[in-house]
Amino acid sequence: MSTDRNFLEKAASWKPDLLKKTILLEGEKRPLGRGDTAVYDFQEHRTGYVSLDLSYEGHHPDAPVWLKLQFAENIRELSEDPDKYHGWISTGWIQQEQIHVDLIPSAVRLPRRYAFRYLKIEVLDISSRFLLRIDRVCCESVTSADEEKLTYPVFRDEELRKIDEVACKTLKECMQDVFEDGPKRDRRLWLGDLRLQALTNSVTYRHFDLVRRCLYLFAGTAAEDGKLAASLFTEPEVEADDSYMLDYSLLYVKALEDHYLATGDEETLRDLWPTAKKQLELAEAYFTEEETIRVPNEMIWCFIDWNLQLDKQMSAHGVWLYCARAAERLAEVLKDEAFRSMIHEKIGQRTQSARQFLDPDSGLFRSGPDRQLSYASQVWAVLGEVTDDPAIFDRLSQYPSQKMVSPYMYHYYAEALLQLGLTEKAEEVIRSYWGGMIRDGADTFWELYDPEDPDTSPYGGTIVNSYCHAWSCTPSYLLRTRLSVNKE
Ligand code: RAM
Repeated sequence: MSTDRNFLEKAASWKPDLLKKTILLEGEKRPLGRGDTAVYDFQEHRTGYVSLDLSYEGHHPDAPVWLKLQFAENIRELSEDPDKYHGWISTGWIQQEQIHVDLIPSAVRLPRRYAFRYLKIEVLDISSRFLLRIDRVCCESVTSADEEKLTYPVFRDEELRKIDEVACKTLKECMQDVFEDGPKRDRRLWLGDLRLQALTNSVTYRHFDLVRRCLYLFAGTAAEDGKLAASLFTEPEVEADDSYMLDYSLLYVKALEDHYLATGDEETLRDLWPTAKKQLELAEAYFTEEETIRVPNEMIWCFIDWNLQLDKQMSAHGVWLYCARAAERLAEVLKDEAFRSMIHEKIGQRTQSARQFLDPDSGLFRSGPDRQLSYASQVWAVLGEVTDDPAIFDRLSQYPSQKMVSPYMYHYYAEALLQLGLTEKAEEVIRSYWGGMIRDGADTFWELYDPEDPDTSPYGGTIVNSYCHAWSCTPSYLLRTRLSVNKE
């Protein structure tokens, strides 16, 4: 990894102070013996540090108390058994602890930060000579989002207002030292997620220093060849992950344009323009002589969505066009004429070459060697401006096709509908998809949601799914910019 000290110093100067709030719950009245449990509902999602005030009844404590603690964002996590999870990501993400408390009475502060609404405490063992009393359970929640910055637009009805509220809350919980993807998992800065968080932030908490910080962190940790990692770590020191995903690296360009449009911040634009251009230059390696994307033999070369069956060739081509068009606009702002005319020409060629994916019989875009049909391919054909056919999704619904499984992909679907002028349909999608999560119990939006399959998870088990995932916060952006009644 190479690091650009200058960029990282700037990023460090924008490291936010976290705002803290203490929430206290009265403990379980009934004293607890071996095998007893108590469940605490913190009423809404919390990201923070937990402490317990413990005392006892009976004889002076003569043995340690052995407790099991389970934290859950979604109540279903309390009934899931970690031993039954055999998926491919670490069970270390499961928020469960066993602790021994030697001294009672005492205040126990747990060292980790948790993301949760529910806390279940079970007494695994205790001496028969005394009972445990939980006098208070306390959470010190942390965020870098300032509620005071939030405006409250007028929405057409309560359902949309509620969706906006849950979306803002989702983003707030993920706004920490950086824009985390999810405070339960991966607690990390991901590039594709950042693009959507920053967009929503621009019309909600407006914490632009946090956006700048994250854009500079990526630029400051670019690899030797200029590639931006798909995600990065900030602790114990800033370091890029070794993953690279074509679409995420290209979306850096779009994120930079979004930031410039929201703030007019030319200094950031000038600083980061070479990094943004570099991502397009590196993407050239993915193009064939026919000017379409060549699919490498790797599983996650490009993200698009968490549907593991998805063929991503057409989508990647569309993402390239979407981001290259942003680069052309930025080059115009910066009067980078050589780049502008070069990218302009390529955009022309590749808008044309994308038509190779178009199947004349169905009028739909097919991807890959098996000519796969999917929502993702049509969405990115629209966003890449290869088509502006408003009937495309109606036609798609007449065929079996690969569906969307994450709010990340649904965001781009909603954007595509709006681009086609299908405002009512976009609103309907927000009501049915994000509204559906609320009807299924969400108080923050989830990483994954397939209304037809509550057990959906690309990780081999829902116990490691994240239920407060910032890439699902975009209804606030979509509603506030296009669908609310008043903007203030
Ligand atoms: C998940 C992360 C993140 C996403 C990547 C591709 O592991 O939580 O949200 O960007 O996948």
